Amino acid sequence: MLTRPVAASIGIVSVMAALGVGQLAAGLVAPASAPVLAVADAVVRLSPEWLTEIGKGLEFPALGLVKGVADKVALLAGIGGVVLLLAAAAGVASRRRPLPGRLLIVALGAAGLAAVVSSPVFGPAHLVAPLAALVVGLAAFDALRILATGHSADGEPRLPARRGALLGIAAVGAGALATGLGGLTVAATRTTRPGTITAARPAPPVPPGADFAQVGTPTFVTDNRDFYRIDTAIQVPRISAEDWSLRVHGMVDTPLRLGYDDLLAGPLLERTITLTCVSNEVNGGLISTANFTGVSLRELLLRAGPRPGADQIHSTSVDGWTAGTPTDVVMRPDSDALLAVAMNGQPLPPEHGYPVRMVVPGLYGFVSATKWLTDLELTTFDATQAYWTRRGWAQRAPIKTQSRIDRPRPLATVTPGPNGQVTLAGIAWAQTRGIDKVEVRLDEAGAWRPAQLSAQVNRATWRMWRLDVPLAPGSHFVQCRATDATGATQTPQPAPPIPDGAAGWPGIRFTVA
Ligand SMILES: Nc1nc2c(c(=O)[nH]1)N[C@H]1C(S)=C(S)[C@@H](COP(=O)(O)O)O[C@H]1N2
Ligand SMILES: [Mo]
Repeated sequence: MLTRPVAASIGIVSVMAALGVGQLAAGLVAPASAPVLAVADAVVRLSPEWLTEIGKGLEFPALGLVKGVADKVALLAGIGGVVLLLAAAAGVASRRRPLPGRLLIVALGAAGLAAVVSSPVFGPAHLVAPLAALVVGLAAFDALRILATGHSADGEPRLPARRGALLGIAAVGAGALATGLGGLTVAATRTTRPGTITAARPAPPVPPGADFAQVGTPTFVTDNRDFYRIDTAIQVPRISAEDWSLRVHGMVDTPLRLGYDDLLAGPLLERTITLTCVSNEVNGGLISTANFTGVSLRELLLRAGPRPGADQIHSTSVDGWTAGTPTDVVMRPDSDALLAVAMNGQPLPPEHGYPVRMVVPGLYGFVSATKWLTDLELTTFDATQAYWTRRGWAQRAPIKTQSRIDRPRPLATVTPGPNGQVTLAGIAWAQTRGIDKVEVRLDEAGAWRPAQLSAQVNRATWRMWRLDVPLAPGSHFVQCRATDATGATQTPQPAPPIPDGAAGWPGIRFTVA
């Protein structure tokens, strides 16, 4: 009979070997089919709305894990932890006979197969990785038990070799790590091209004075690596520009199929656009700005010829996520909606949609900003609903007029400047109406004071505000509210993000020293 530590180790390294080989096979054949990642994707697909919302709100700043990333790391760590615990338990249960361990490996293999088969992007090639994992897992388990028990699988006695068993366990564990990391590396190198993409019609340069970054607002244009990220993709879809194509079909006169080079042939336009997530809380960080380069989505659709009544542009990404965009918003002559290939002059980073994504000024991302885009169907809102709308979010989601306080930070203690004044600063947005005014109120009493606004870049971007105020030492509460260019002022009525975006005035408590 095996000792507990040896039995548990055999269970663990056998399952690790299965997962490592699954990762490598997936990297070589079909990255989306890696068993652990496919199971995590399935958990995301099957999660109820309330659980998904908790996930989207998770962040672990101390570990450098921001919203949109922390949920994925937590899910993968959770799945990994559960699987390894089960593997250890099944290993111990197999001290005499191999049946419990074999059953667990088969059950995990079945879970991996079920996850890839039920995925919206399933293809026959996706069976390779989970099957390879299953076979290798069973083989490693039986081989290590033979080494450790000194009996062959059918009970024939062999020479007991404790040293051999330990070496075998170590070797299988190391092999598992090597194949797993190898698989991740292979998948990663399948994407992205270096270099820059230049637009024939560049965006006007951002004027000086467009932000108040020196007093605590974001810079006007967000670096690609700082741009907020939100998506349902546990693994960033890996697709090469060469393999990419876009179908434009449905209620159109002339269906189209385009390749990446067709898009690069342009004409390429560059536009400075602020993207916002509907899940952004009041005072939240799910908003960023970039110079996006791509072809006009309106021009492309005019070539296809949308039929009357096609009120929805239903877009699909390579991982099966969907968005429903109102056709009328994209078809406005000045819409500036893009099929974007670049962000701040560089090909889209993988996590922001490489090789091609949609960007529609004025709409929240969930109804417009499809990353890893592969299909555009002209249809109606009556005929079909997109991913988040099916889960209770709004069908039409124009961006609300909103503002945020960036300075002071909540509960900060601030020292007045040499002029005896305290600087307050933040941002406001109302794409594509534009911001005309931001007002600030202190301590919920007294007048709203107009803040100084940064230089306006265009109506599809955020605008920064700042105000210097004399304040007595002690505790204070600052609020702000924006007014857009239609004259509408941000509502004080608080609303949660679901179904169509958070609302209410941001307020921050702080202390003047
Ligand atoms: N394929 C795909 N595209 C997607 C999403 C997604 O989950 N999958 N999320 C959308 C949402 S909700 C937002 S807010 C934006 C965010 O884009 P970013 O991650 O580049 O900031 O992408 C949109 N595009
Ligand atoms: Mo979003």
